[in-house]
Amino acid sequence: MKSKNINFISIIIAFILLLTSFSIFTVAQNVNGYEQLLMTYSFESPIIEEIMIDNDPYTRITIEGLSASGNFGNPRLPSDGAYILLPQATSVDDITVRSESKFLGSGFKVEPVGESIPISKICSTTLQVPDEDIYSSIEMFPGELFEEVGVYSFRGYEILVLKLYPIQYIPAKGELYFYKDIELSVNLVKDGNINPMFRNLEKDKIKIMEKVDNPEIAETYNHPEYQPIDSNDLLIITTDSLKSGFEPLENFHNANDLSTIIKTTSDIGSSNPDSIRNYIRNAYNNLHIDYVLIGADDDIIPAKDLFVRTVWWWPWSETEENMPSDTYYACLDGPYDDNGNGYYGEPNDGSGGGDVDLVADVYVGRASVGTIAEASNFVSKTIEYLFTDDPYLEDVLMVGELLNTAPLTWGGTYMDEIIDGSSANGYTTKGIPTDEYNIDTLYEKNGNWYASELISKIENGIHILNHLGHANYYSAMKLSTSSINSLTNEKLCFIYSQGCMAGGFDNGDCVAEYFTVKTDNAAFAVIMNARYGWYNPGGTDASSQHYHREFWDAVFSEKKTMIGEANHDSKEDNLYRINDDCMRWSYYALNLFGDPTVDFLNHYTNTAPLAPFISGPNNGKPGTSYSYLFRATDPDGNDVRYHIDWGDSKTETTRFGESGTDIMASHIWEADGTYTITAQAEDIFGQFSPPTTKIVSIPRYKTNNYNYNILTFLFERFQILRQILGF
Ligand SMILES: [Ca+2]
Ligand SMILES: [Ca+2]
Ligand SMILES: [Ca+2]
Ligand SMILES: [Ca+2]
Repeated sequence: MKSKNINFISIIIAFILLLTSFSIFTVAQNVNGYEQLLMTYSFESPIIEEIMIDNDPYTRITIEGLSASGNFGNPRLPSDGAYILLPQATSVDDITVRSESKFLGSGFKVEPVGESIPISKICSTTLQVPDEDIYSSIEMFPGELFEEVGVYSFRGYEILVLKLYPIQYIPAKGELYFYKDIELSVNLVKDGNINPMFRNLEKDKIKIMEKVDNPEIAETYNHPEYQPIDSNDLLIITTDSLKSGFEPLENFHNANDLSTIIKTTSDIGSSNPDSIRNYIRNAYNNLHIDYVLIGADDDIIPAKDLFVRTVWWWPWSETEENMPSDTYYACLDGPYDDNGNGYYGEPNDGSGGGDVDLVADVYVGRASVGTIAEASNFVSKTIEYLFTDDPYLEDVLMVGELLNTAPLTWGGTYMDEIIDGSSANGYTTKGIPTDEYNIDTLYEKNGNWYASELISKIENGIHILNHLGHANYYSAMKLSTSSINSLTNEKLCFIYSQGCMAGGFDNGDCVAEYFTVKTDNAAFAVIMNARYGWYNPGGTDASSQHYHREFWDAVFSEKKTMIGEANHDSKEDNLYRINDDCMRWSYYALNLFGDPTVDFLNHYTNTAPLAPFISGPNNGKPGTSYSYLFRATDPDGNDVRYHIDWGDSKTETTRFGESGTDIMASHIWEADGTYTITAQAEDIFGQFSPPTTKIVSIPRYKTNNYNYNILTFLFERFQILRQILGF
């Protein structure tokens, strides 16, 4: 302990991180035996504007780079997230804050936070209505300079998440105060607990340092006794009967240095979500996995249903829902129903009544398959996508529909915020860059469009499709599940849709499943909601949009180009406002239907094997077994196998062998005739060579295996001779 203390004091670092909108000064020090983190967050000066809402004047106050968040009807004030890494084996005792206020004036009526409603619901008024209890109060609002959202952990690193409020408001007097520098003292107690999820891996340290405001504290983490058993990247969890469908994916990843293992529910001993989560946790610790693909539909390997209660529709009403969420398999710390009421994922369901773990330790996706054929569709599409270098990879489509007429609200307006990027509603996200992608739009704000137009665009090849519009379990973007099933596109797409229920994979076969597993066309992956998506009538400040924007920001700004990591990152960047209306809902509802390791920007290349060489007798007699050698070279050096058509309507597929080596297969022709043997070599990635043929006459003259062996011997010698002589 002593050495650790010294070590810790030695990390008194003056660390200034200059970002566009705020700076952070962090010091770790030891005060009276307690460790303490001092963090200073500094903010740009606020901008105050007058705006009109339904002919009433309001004040809009913004700070560059800060989201304008809060619950519906509350004064809409800028807030920011603080992500503070706690030193290892400490916990928060208390947090004190010091800051000087600057009076900005009085008589301001700050605009309220607008309400969100489910996409496809309509309203006839602007849902930006003040909560009179708050607006008539002489109490300071929010009243605290920060809210403690929770302590979450990433791979054993503990992160304190706070929501900071540099603007304070007394509604009844209209007084606004600005706190330019918020100095936080996070007082710690040493609890000596090393999080069991801590693996002491360099790759984990690199990631945590990107997630927090005080990355230097990562140096306090170590665990000399840690002994891994094995090292892997991806764990595929499926069933015994579906396993063979995923083996080509396992082979594919292993051949490309992404170490992959398949485990079945028999290996695990159960398909119960709690057992699956425990198994993943053990695999994370002992096998070092970072990614999990759940290879079965919800009725075979269920997701955990997570519970959310949220407010919507003026005047306040509530809706609640249990929704299948693979979050449970990604966020591996602690309990999810600590209060034991049978509703999982409530804000007080984590350890000791705190929030549940909402920082992913492993990145999860699902292949929601029920049959081997569906698994094969999913796997072959994933592999095909990862090999393509077709120019269609530059083609992006934004699809937007009419959401509401009064106030007029277009899905296209939301989608525009993810082209190049946006600072709408305070926070800044990077989007899909127009200098690298061809971005096409199908927007109802530009005129009505028909399903046939969308189908023809998908058929022509779209790499990335973003959607905000209407959906349910059985249709999305005006496409029914049967029209999705009829797609014939070979150029596969990724779809991110904010629509409702399209990802409700617990409800029979939903849209997401049709796109990803029911057909070997359509999409290689989608991210869709298990339940409602949410929009903000008259605006774009809604939970689904927050996640959608942060998803592409992860890919194009943070370079988290693997689809599973980008999905989870979009959630973590919004974590400081998880308790705002609808945010937890969308966090749980957004599942990835796809292989989480799929990378948007980095694809593999593969070349098909060359046509095989066939060696063996040209003739023989009926009823006798003859052996043939097959040999093909794969330019990448991949193992190859041979698909042989013996010409008598019998076919076979050999085992895989090394590129350029012989594989033997025998055949008996039962009847007289002239037969054409056709062979194609296939590499481990499923690419086929051109065919080679050889004609065999049965019978022509008598032959036997002895003759054959002589012929083979001579032929092999002849080949060598030919190589030596160079002809
Ligand atoms: Ca509960
Ligand atoms: Ca975690
Ligand atoms: Ca299903
Ligand atoms: Ca190859």
